[in-house]
Formats: sequence, structure tokens, C-alpha cells
Amino acid sequence: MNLEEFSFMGRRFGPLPVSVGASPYCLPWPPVFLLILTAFSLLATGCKENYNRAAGDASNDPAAHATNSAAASKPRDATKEAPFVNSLGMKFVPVEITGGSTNGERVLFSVWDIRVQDYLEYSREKGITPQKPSFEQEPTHPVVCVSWYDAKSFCRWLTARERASGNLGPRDEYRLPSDHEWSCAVGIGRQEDAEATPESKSGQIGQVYPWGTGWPPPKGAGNYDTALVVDDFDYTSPVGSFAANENGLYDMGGNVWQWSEDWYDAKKEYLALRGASWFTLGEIYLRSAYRYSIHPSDRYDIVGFRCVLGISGG
Ligand SMILES: [Ca+2]
Repeated sequence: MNLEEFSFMGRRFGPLPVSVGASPYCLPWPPVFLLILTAFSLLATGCKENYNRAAGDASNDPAAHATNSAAASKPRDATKEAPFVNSLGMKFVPVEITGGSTNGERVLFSVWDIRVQDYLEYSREKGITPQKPSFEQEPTHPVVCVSWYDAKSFCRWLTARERASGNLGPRDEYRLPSDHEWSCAVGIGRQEDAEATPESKSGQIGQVYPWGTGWPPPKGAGNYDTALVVDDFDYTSPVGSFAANENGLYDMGGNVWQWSEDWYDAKKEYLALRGASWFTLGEIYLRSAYRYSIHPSDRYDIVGFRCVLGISGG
């Protein structure tokens, strides 16, 4: 839990996600407010019953043209310039991992967060009715209102689908990135102890952000809180709307928080999330090293996820 979160005059400085109706609603997190928070949570989780719109046409995806049109036919041949493209049109590029359980490997990161259209395809095949936020989303926006369990189930489904189609080898699999792998993808992996808990590393590297080293963020840095005046989106934005980082990855800062595979704390009570969201404002929360932490079953309209593709011998 992020005890440093607070709000002032209705503006949330921390990442605590509580939405009521169409407007983000902020409550401080300290225990004295927990009963109030619980009451609001019962009334509104920030996520409505379901999407009732068709998945849409991927050809309308502005990010579909954001990277080079060359594509690798097999995952292990993927490069930043020629990503591996799977059956959902998701693009994967390699990230060199230093430290941790995948030290020395090339892990393929999805260049985007999982989109609404991707999750609707999964939901249709699985017969699941997904939740949706109180604001409108287009098919190419990142899916939100998904728990850690939802995200892991999506990865398992996608692995089975792609293995059946012959796109993946029997030991290749889609999964969530580890917290350390995410650090490598955002460019701070060598500055952190891969074995330390995410909690102990959260926010510890100052003045390093997904867009660089200056504060405040420059225009076009990503989709953050409207008060930062760096983008034109009140809520989520289409994936790939901003510049990619040096690894070719979009939205590594802003748009939606991304689930990782790892526990945040030694007690294994919370999961670690990375990347900040369209509703994040405070300086520390935008740092590349900041970790958000919520329960694995929580679903919020500022939280989505990104898949990686682990390739055997990668
Ligand atoms: Ca914004």
C-alpha cells in the first residue's frame, strides 16, 4: 500500500484509484478514511458491467503504422526494426535483460499495452463478460478494469492460441513481465538490485523518468494527469500515441499502470505495478523506479497490462 498518497482540493497526487460516475474521485488512503473508501468501493469500483461495443477494425489503429512494416516470421528473429507480430496484431521487440532469473536473455516485450480489441477477442472466445470503465474507450485504447488474475488468464489463453497455430514453440509463452524485466525495459535495470523487493526500490532513483531526466515532463511525454498539460487526453489514449522509448516500447510512462508478475512487498500482500497512468500527477509517481501496489484481485480504471513473450533459449 502506498501510504504517501494523498489528495488536495479534489486533485489526486498519488495513484490511488477510486472513480465515481464519469469523474475521477480522490480519497486519501490513511486508515482513518478506509471505512469511507470501502463504502465508496461498494457503490462504484470505477468499472461498469461490460463492454457492449464490437472490437472494431484494427486497420483504424493509429499505432499499427507506428513501427517499421517489416516483421519477423518467428519470435526469436524479432528485432526492434522488424518485430514479431502475432495473430492479434500485437508487436513484440526484444529487450536485453541484465540480472534476475532471466539474466542474459532476450525477452520480447509487447510494444503496446493490451488493447480493448485484444481483450474483447479473449473475452468472446472464453465466454467472459469484461468490465469497463465509466468513460468511453476505443478499440485501440489499453484495456482497463482487469485484475492480475484476469491479466494472467489472458496470457495463458494467448499462449495456447499461438501454440495451436504454430506461431510459438512448445516452451515459448506469453506472460507478465517481472518487475525487474520491466525495469530493464524502461532503462534502469542496471541501476537496481534485481533480487530486492519492488517496495524497497520504489521511487529510489531520482530525476529519471520514462521520457528522460528533466522535470516537469515536456509536452508529448505521455498521457498523464490533465493538470500536467502534456497531452490532449482526459482519460485513456490510443496505444502508440506518443514516442516510443529507446527499446521501441510505447506508453512506458502514462496511459495505464501495468501489472507485473511480482509481489510488491515481502509479505506478499500486494502486487507491483509500473508506469503511471492518465491520472497520475505527483513527481515521485512518474519516476521510472516508482512502483504502485494493489491487491491482485483489484480492478481499476487506471490499471491495465502489457505482455511479454518468453522464448526458450532466448
Ligand atoms: Ca492526459
